[in-house]
Amino acid sequence: MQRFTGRVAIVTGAAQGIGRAIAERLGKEGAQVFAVDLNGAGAAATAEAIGGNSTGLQCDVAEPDAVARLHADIEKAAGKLDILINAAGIVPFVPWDQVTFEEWRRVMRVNLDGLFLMCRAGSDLMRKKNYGRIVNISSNSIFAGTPNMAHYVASKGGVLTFGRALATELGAYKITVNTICPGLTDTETVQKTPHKDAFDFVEMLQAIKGHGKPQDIVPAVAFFASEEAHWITGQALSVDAGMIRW
Ligand code: 4PL
Repeated sequence: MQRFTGRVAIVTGAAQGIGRAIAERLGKEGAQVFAVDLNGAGAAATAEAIGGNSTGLQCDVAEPDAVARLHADIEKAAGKLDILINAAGIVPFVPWDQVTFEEWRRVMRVNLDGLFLMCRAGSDLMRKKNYGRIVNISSNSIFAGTPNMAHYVASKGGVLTFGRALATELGAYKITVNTICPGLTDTETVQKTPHKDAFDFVEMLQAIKGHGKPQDIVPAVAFFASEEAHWITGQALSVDAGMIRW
């Protein structure tokens, strides 16, 4: 499939994990991808792997000036923004009695402040063309109440409900906003925490057995990002081998 020919896309968190897999698929299907990450070298490596006219850009999505600069640069380089995938996020493993206010803020800063800043600036670019696809990465932990990440669960619940409200605000501009709720996925970030030891437990709850990989999340994201998904907005989809049903 070549669903994204002529489309300009930003993917945040594109240096690794789910973000990188999404960036690579959008690029493979013809999009000009701006791979954005706090890790500039990692973002550049993703863009290199995609090839073509894709570019890696270093940006802290929670820094207002950096996000403004990012969008100005992309508008100058590409003239528009069609697709925004918000995959940048912090995945903590912190027992509740150790969640300090600083730790709470660290997670909220990226998972919600960063999402807000990217959507605020990105949707302004999309509104100029009356077209847009925003796909935000939440988590199925918002249904499961997964332990050792209460602040993360709170932030990802916010990702879902923010998307519902944003969909209403942006419908007039033919911009859709949808949310993906992945289950536990084998990424670099997860491998760095004790969440990596939860795969067998999570598998027990899945309808389909196996360990989730970034590539398993990509098809649902690409569908929401595609032109033909124009009649779907404000929705959320669990992509977790059937762990959560709703
Ligand atoms: C079920 O989003 O959804 C662990 C770590 N277990 O980050 C997650 C589950 C984790 C999850 C998540």
